[in-house]
Amino acid sequence: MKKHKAGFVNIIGNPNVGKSTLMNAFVGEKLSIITSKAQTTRHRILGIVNGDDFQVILSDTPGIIKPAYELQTSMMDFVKSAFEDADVLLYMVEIGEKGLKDEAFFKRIVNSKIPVLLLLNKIDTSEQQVLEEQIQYWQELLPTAEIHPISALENFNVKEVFERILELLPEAPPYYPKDQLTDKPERFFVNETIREKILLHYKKEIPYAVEIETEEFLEDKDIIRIRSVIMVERDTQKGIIIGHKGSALKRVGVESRKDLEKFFDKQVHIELYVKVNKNWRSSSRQLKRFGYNS
Ligand SMILES: Nc1nc2c(ncn2[C@@H]2O[C@H](COP(=O)(O)OP(=O)(O)OP(=O)(O)O)[C@@H](O)[C@H]2O)c(=O)[nH]1
Ligand SMILES: [Mg+2]
Repeated sequence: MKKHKAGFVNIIGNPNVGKSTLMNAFVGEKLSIITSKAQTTRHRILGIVNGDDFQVILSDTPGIIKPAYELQTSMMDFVKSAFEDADVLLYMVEIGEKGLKDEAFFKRIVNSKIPVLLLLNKIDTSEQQVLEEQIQYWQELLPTAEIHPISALENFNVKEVFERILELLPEAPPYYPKDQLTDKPERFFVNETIREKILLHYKKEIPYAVEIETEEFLEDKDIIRIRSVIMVERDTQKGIIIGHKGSALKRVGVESRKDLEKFFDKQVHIELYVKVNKNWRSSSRQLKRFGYNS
């Protein structure tokens, strides 16, 4: 009989390089929200892939930035925690990128004692010659890492990377029950789905000033009833979220409901409210309440 392998595989990298896209591709479910905006992911989210003789516990993390306010400091604490328990590090970069802006983080990757796979993502957007130059560039910068060109979006080389991860994982019993897919509760996915719609439909600072809190999640046999609050930092932002005669908010509700019905495979009824919660992004007490303590 084959021995059982298990371990933590943590995905880190700059904002917007495709970390969440890759995690969802591995897991085969939309656990992490994805948008073209930077700082889409704010938490460390586990995605667990189970097989008869393996358990791969992936972590999606926020993109690495220099924190400007308390929320971003908490986001970077999630990234730091991902360095601490990794059995394999997946350092993701995208074609054309020139390395991590944060030197301290980059040094940690260079000096890492655990295996680092450098995933050069979005190769679907690049020509062969550029790709070869990029591989060489990264080989010089990070000689200890194994380089894998991939396209997380088009599922190119993703399976091969997964096979390589399995080779690198230690023998260990499973850390989580074999039917568990993530560490996050249902309400978290409700919050994230709503936040994704806000990232998609509102401009500039608005999505960054928003936090979602799901006050009610009632599951019946045929329907899930959800009530969530969209928190903003200022009155003017509240007006923008609601929009003319409530039209903008309505769109967020309709699109969230559609996604959540797919996610939970059940009919969903959703009510949304907007509240002002002044400067929540800079208040440690508020941040704790919203789960930003790693
Ligand atoms: N062309 C192309 N686009 C990709 C690929 N992977 C991801 N993207 C796109 O890149 C954007 C960012 O993807 P995410 O998965 O949200 O990136 P992330 O690294 O999780 O971003 P943050 O959470 O903000 O740090 C989205 O528009 C994706 O569709 C890829 O392989 N090729
Ligand atoms: Mg992400």
